[in-house]
Amino acid sequence: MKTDVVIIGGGPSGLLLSQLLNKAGIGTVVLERRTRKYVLSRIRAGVLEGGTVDLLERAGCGDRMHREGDPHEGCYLSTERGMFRVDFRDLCGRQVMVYGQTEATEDLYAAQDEMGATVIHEAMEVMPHDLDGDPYVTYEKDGETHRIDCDFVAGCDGYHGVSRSVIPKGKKEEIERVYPFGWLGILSRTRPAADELIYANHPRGFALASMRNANLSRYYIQVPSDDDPEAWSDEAFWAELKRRLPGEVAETMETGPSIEKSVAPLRSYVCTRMRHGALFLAGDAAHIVPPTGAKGLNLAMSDIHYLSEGLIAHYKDNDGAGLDAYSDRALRRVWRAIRFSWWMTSILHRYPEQDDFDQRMQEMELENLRDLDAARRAMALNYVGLPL
Ligand code: FAS
Ligand code: PHB
Repeated sequence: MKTDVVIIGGGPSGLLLSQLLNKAGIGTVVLERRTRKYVLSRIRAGVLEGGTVDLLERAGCGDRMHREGDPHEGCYLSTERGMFRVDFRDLCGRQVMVYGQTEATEDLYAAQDEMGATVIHEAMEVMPHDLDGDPYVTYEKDGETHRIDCDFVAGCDGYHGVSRSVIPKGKKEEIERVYPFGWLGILSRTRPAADELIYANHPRGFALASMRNANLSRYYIQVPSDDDPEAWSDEAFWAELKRRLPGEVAETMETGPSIEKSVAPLRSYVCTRMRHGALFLAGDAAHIVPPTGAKGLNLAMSDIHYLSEGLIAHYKDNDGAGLDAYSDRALRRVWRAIRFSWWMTSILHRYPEQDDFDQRMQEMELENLRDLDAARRAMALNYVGLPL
């Protein structure tokens, strides 16, 4: 088989790239290790930046998002002194869209079906070869080894994928911060606790009240990163969540059975080289952020914006400048998002080694946000997404 670009990974990064390239007349083959059903069973991000909304519209995946998604013009921060709102619309004239990553991925799959795109599921042992010469990718399926010759390979295979590992250790720097806690998240068919997201700083630990729609709520509480989700009964989760949310919210919130329960460890990770010959890394294959700033999925989407622009310029105008600049351009935005996610994580979580001074500084960061428009504006500009 021969194509222009082989895309490893059929998650949001890989599918968006395939869709944008196909719309520009560029051939792709997507190789996904899992079944489509498995990919669409994963519950992950919930907040889309305006830039991500624009990208999905450009990809022809805006209709259901605008029908079923929920624009949010602000969010709440909660401390022991009570809850206050950060008004994105008032502070920076923009908003976010609450629409689950699972839904956006489903829309991308539907658009790729309509495009007649080649998405191969259960492609095992995927491996890129000869990235400095005549690139090709091999994979196993139905007991046979297959080969696809191509011009470029996009590594959209997430943090545990194969792509990053083919970049020689001496050619890349990996910068990481592992946070000393994780998030225990549940999904429940209940009315959301509030009309907008609530990020809560509490002496017992962080909590987040989010949602997917009017009848589907998503909640998280900070737990030790090695906590076992099965050790938490639904009752224990709801009781702990209510302790950490503002009283007026906890008193009236609806609880119910969890339909998904998982623990996600929090880390920041960056591979400082997102290109190696004909291979380009995008999304979680290149970087990971703690979900506190709702940046993970949005960063994956901005990578694809830059990468698709570079590939289209290469094929349409024989112009390689976008591809040459891709890694530096994407990483500038990645590091800004990592800083914001680190800052949001640092002001909202309880750190095991936190001393009284740390505690006071955290409280003053939150008081700054409560009292100063300028502090809230800086948060709002980062939360809704810096310009692409
Ligand atoms: P993905 O990991 O989504 O997709 C990679 C795909 O590649 C997968 O389908 C995988 O099966 C496939 N693959 C892997 N190895 C392969 C191989 N060798 N061959 C072929 N295919 C291979 N972000 C937020 O903004 N907010 C959140 O609340 C949030 N919660 C998260 C919770 C969890 C548990 C996780 C893991 C992530 C969360 N994220 C969140 C981040 C998440 O949304 C990612 O940023 C997003 O999935 C990135 O998309 P991709 O880069 O496409 O990677
Ligand atoms: C979610 O709804 O899953 C979500 C929202 C905002 C975050 C993290 C997760 O910062």
